[in-house]
Amino acid sequence: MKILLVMPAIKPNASLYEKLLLKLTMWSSITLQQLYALTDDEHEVKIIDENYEKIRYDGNYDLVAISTFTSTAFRAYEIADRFRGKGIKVVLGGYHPTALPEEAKQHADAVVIGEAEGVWQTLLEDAEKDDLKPFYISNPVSGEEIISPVENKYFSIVKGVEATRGCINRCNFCAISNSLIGCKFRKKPIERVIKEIENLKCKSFVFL
Ligand code: B12
Repeated sequence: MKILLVMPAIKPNASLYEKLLLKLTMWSSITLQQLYALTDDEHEVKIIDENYEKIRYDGNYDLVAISTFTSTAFRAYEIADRFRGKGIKVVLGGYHPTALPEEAKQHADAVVIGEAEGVWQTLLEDAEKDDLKPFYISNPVSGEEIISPVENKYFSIVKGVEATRGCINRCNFCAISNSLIGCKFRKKPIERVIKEIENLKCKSFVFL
């Protein structure tokens, strides 16, 4: 399949100055790179992070997968509606669809609740058979099962590295640690994390 992975812009109508400022100050997300790494080689994958480049709607994709947190949800839904208007199947995932799957479903053919690991391969097989289920629920995988993301092609001064996932606390006010994404604290194998840091093509990084 031809798959497009999209990160919606944080500020879609930003001025040139704001765009430049964002690019210079933003530390990179690794979400789409993680999804890419989870995708079998048989598929053709393209990443578009709208914070860095414009989305082209004319590619003949079989599937468009969009990641969104709450502040980008409206933009994510606009992008999803536009691709679906062209008859392309759309999947939504991330913090916001995990919190409000029914809302997200109004703009997608399938919604992933929780992390991609554990359901992504099944979802792709279903998409190939034109048999997408409305919801895919994923329980947190172990730290060992969190593989390394592919390299981020976009320039950023500070790159993100994931060494742990989830939170050790379960504060009752926290929407994330009470969701299927953040509810379980896991550590990636330390050798894998060191290798990822060594492979970064920049001088500073932040632990996500
Ligand atoms: C990097 C990061 C950023 C970066 C880049 C974000 C980007 N999208 O490019 C920057 C610095 C720009 C940023 C900004 C903000 N951020 Co931020 N950020 C993060 C951070 C630390 C890491 C994200 C990441 O890369 N994780 C690693 C990847 C692998 O995990 P993941 O994204 O969760 O993806 C997994 C699953 O969620 C799922 N998944 C995600 N998307 C999809 C899509 C599909 C199709 C599928 C199948 C699965 C799937 O599968 C993935 C693999 O398991 C998270 C906290 C965290 N540790 O996750 C906060 C977080 C995402 N940010 C958050 C917030 C609130 C913000 C801001 C709104 C803060 C603010 N008030 O300004 C701003 C946004 C700007 C704005 N003003 O609107 C919240 C979002 C909460 C929510 N309900 O939406 C988080 C969760 C932090 C928190 N605990 O509150 N952020």
